[in-house]
Amino acid sequence: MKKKSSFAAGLLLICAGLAAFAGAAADENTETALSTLAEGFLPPPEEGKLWKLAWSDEFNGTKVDQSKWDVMGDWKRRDGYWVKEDAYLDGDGNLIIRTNKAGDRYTSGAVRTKDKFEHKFGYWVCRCKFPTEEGHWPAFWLHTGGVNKIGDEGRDGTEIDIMEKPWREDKTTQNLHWDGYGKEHKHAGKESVVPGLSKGWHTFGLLWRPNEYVFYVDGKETWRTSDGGVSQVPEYAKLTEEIGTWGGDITKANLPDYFVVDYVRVYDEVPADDAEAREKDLNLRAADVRPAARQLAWQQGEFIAFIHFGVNTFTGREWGTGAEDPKIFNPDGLDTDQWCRMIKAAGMTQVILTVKHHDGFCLWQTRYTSHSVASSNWRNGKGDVLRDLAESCKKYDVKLAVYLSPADLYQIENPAGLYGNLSEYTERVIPRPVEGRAFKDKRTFKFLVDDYNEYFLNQLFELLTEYGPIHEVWFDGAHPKRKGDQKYTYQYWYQLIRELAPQAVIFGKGPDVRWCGNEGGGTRKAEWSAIPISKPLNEFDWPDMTDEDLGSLGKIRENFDKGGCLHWYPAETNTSIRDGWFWRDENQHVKTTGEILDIWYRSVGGNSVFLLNIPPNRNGLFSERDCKVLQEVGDHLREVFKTDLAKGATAEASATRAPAFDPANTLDGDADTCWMPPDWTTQAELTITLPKEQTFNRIVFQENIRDYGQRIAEFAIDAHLNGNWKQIANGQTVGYKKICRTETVTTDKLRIRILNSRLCPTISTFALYHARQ
Ligand code: FUL
Repeated sequence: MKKKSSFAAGLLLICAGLAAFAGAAADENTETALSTLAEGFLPPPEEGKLWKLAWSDEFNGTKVDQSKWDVMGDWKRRDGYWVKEDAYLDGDGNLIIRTNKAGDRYTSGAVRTKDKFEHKFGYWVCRCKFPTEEGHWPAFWLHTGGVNKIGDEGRDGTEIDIMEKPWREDKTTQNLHWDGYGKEHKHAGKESVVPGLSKGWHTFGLLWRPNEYVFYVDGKETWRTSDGGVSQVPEYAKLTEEIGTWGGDITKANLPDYFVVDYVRVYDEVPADDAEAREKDLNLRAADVRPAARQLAWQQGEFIAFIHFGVNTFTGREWGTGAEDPKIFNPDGLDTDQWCRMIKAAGMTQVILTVKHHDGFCLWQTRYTSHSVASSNWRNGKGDVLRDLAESCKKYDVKLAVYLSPADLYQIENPAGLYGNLSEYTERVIPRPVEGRAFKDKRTFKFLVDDYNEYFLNQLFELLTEYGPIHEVWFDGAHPKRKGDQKYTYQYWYQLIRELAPQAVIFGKGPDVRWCGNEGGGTRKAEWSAIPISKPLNEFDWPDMTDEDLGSLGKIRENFDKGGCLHWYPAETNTSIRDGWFWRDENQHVKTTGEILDIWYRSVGGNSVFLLNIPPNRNGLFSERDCKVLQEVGDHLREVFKTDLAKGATAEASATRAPAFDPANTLDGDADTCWMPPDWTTQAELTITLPKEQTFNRIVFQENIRDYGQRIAEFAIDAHLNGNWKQIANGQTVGYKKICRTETVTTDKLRIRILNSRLCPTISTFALYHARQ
């Protein structure tokens, strides 16, 4: 199990009972479009059975566990030597198998579970990252002395190579060998090309049943065979590096080179009425879902601004009609620097502009409709609100994002409108060239779409290529009106976004960020980010999720039983500072600083991102009353979170799995390191001792969701007061961040009691603050 060095790749999706996965795995830097990464993949168990973990090593700690592995060496092996010092743990949750040159010898590591774990049948899987140099090759394989027996084919023992990669290209081979290695030797094998295989993390699995072997790469079946009659005897696992010409010329290799292994897990199929196995299986799968890099970056943004601006600002309507005259749009004093200054003053990190609301009026110089700023008198039709905002964002270091309404009343109502015009679906090139308006970005894409979807994709292309990096694309589910049974080719929209803005999360009607379910700033007591979805990612249509309970184990179980999936789908809490999304007049109610802060604490401090709408007025400015609240909110946050009163504290835990997961990691200011007790510890305590008494009323702590997902389901916090423990806070989920607002207490000792966790909990940060009002 990795700790720090690896980022959970791609979008993690775990499905029950799904035979095949679409999409490819991705490495930590390049996430493929909608990759349904099968990291937590288990093949569908037989009818009436489920998978139970029989054996595993997550490689946590600092030393290879000798009760599990025999570290091999010193042995001559092919053109090199297996030596003990080339197989070790990196302390970050990985086994390293190094290839090296020591003196005049080429050396490498090798480990096996011989005499320690020998097992037949089940699902064997390893997650690893490949070396990069030639002359040697990594392998994950099973072995037994029975391989040398001749007479009963491979039934009395087969060498089963689940992964060998002698090539630098994205290619692997899986092989079977039986009847010894002499003249009776028999062999069967399969080579597979897997795009992206040489970079990042990948899983290699074997489903071994009495009558068949099925091999998997990243959860996708690569080979199914019963050659050799299928081994019927227990075998041990091996992880090795070998030096030889099959891998190329070792003298050309830049050494040392590393084969990095995150885990090896072996599962058995057990009867589905094995209640303990059932419970563990459910917990393991629920806790193994993790955010993609873009989702984590978005979550870390915490507090973001929404800007509703457009023709509605000038009509006083919440939903326009599409019949507005563009000339009404005239924000004389537009100053996006002022917006960004106030966004910064409030402590926000990103801004999402409604570049097109349901009325269809576009705030940028689009090539694809005249219903835009180009037809207004504002700056003689030369203005571009998004351009101004993009420049201000750069200046003030604010991330830029867009809201692009799928609903479009202008395209519905005007006679030449494209929405629901019953046009044919044909192959179209995106972007469609427009005379005199060439694109700097020369990429083009082909999609099978109708007129409105082409229009939408063309506009996405403009937005995602001409204004700098876009960090979120907001797809509203609301529809004032429909026409002509217009469908949206969402999968193509997502594909284009992934290509042009891989860093952008897709909100709402999309796979990355979930609407919290209300517009009033309401938050849940238990906000889970691993959310059951009824279908695989590519087929799911992202309905609004408004229930109080979305992610409990009960919901997950129910959904798995119906063949559903589990997906990292964190919540964004959106509301408006004003009564209404658009600026209307100065009688409009503006929420108080206290109200905004209350939502901030519940959302940011409740495993959600807070998206606060501030609508500019007809001058193109945030009004004074709004600015005052924003300033006060930011002042409060800066003041309260300036000084961590837990600085210099020490931490102790009821149990710790290994030195790399020391309780002190909760206080080291590094959110990537954490404390973690041993596997399946679902209750544990973390005690914090401060260097001296401190007075505080805010307790902040975080789980390491990046590496381990969301696990804590119930906790309580006690302060040590007058010689006794007194409970001062309790709650359910933690996830990215929990902030407990407590009575003001003075103490030098606290403890977090984890009362229930899906798997062993993690805590990556712990901090204390004092809010004076
Ligand atoms: C809703 C829209 O209909 C509102 O006008 C607003 O944009 C809000 C954020 O989302 O669905």
